[in-house]
Amino acid sequence: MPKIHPLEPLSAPEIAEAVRLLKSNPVFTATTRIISIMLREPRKSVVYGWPKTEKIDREADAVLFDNGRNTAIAVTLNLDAGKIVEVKEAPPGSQPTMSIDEQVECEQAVLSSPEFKAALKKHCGVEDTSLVMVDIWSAGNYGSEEDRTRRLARPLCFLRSDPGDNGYARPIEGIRPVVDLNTMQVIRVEEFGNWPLPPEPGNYAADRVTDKRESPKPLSITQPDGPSFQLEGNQMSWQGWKFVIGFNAREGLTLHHIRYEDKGCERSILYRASLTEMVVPYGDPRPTQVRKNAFDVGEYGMGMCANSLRLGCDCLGHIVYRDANMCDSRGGALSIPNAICIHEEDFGILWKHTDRRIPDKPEVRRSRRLVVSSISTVENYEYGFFWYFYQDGNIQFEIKLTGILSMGTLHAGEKPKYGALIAPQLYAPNHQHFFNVRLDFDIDGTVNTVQQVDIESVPMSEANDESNPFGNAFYAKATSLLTERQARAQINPATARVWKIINPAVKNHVGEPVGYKFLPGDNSFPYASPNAWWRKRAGFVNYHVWVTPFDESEKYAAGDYPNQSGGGDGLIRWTEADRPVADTDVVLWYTFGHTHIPRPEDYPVMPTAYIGFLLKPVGFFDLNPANNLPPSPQKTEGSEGHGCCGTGS
Ligand SMILES: [Cu+2]
Repeated sequence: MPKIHPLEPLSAPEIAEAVRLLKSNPVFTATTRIISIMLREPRKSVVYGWPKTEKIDREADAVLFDNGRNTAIAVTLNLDAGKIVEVKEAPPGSQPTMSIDEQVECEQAVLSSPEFKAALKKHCGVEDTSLVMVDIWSAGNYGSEEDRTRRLARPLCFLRSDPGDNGYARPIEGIRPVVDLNTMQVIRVEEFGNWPLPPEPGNYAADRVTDKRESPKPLSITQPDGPSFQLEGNQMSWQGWKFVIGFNAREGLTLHHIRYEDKGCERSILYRASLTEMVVPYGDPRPTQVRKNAFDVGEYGMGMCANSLRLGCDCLGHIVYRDANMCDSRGGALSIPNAICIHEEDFGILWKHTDRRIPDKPEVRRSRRLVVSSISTVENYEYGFFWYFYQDGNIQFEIKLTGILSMGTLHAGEKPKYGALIAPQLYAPNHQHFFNVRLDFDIDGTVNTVQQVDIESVPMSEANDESNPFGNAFYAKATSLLTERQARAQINPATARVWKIINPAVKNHVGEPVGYKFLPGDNSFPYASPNAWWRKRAGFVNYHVWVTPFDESEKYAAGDYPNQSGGGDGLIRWTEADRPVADTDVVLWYTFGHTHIPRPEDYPVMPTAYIGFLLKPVGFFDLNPANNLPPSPQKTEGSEGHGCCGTGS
């Protein structure tokens, strides 16, 4: 049996043991829920000592919530020693992630509320609640006493026409129940205007779509000799890459201890990569829509919302899966089979050149990429998280946005200013999706520096000036980031701005520090006022790039408890200290936003939209690391041909 890597996620038996320890402690009462149990990662220096280290205890971090006292409690456990190490109450008002159980119980609470039933009858003329969908939506914080003192949800409701119908096409616009999740009671039903349900159905399920097109012919991906990766436990090894695949209830998929084997040496690149938070603010001030903003990591738990993936549907090729092991809020085992998909893809051409003097010998290499992915459903929306590793040293992260728009109802003839008409009397408010990723770089060691690189033109000066006589000059200006406040920055297409993470002490074969380049992809600026309630809680959207010195307790961009928070926590607070960030263990945080002005083609289900970023080696290797890639066999029509896509192998 291979040694378990110290950063592998907790197994189902380890989570069961943690539950047993928690329940045997007086802190756990009849009104306590378990919000999450995840690996407490050993200290970095300990991990870097592995596998020579004698023994590393398996530890866990648990977050509990006592509904009776409206109090969150953080508990540290040592599973090997079978004991609780620390019990710490969170500051008053801290609201951890809403659990899966609360989603289900909240729906039941609304459906059985006499006040809700009365409103339903008044607005929709319906008494039967069996076709009503109640989606738990976080309540946010708008400065009221109840926002600070109760655990709240403010669900959105929809009415299906039959059990297989897409209920999101029929929003119940005029009714907003407010639920106290501590007592699991509807505390009031807020009523607004009375809108009729949109007249047309909007279905996408295969058995409901009647005018299906002809299927394209089969496309088979076969790997007769199996995949080219080795996976032992959660330790991946592929084409020089080595890393560990993690998963937890809050962040979902995480990657750890990413290395590349170069000339017989395992060289470190990234110690930990994770989605730390995301927020979806809606831009419609109508009273029924104005409070919509969801922090899908800190309020819902991206891991808890993960899908069980299916071969041939979610992933194609030779797939290896890993399950996600968690527990429900009462401590029962909650395992999502096949939550993580691992496979290889052909990705077109990695590189090519034809020398016209030897035209019968073009050199081409196919690009093979390794994909590690998971997909989460947060009520109406789907987010796919895809990490790609390439043979040229690139690492790419891509989020795939799909699922169903969050919509509202209009009166006939009404045209929405803050959204788009999608179907008769059905509209989708404008909104944005802001993600934040934490990248703990360790380029050839922990002591790194981040540089902001801007392209500068050289002004064409006086005649006879030798420095730029033809006005063609431009150069890359690298500014080393010395402190946290200096490092806060926005993307800048005007200067083709990128960031470089270098190890100043390790020089490459041309005498420059080794490094990796961070290339932002599509991005947006927030359009809500800086004084908007949600923005106070999501300070991480104020800048696209942040750099902090490594602190293992700083993991989440909006703080540990963004649910119903008063704001000001996380990156915005930590970086006010303006700590030094040069020549130290640095963490780069990236905020990237997708501005979604909906269109009819996003309905009834949204074709995938993509957003992400790329990491590229820059002077990390001596030359193109894929220069040594052998050519693949050439094929002729219908059969394996002779020769190969290069001068021979
Ligand atoms: Cu969207």
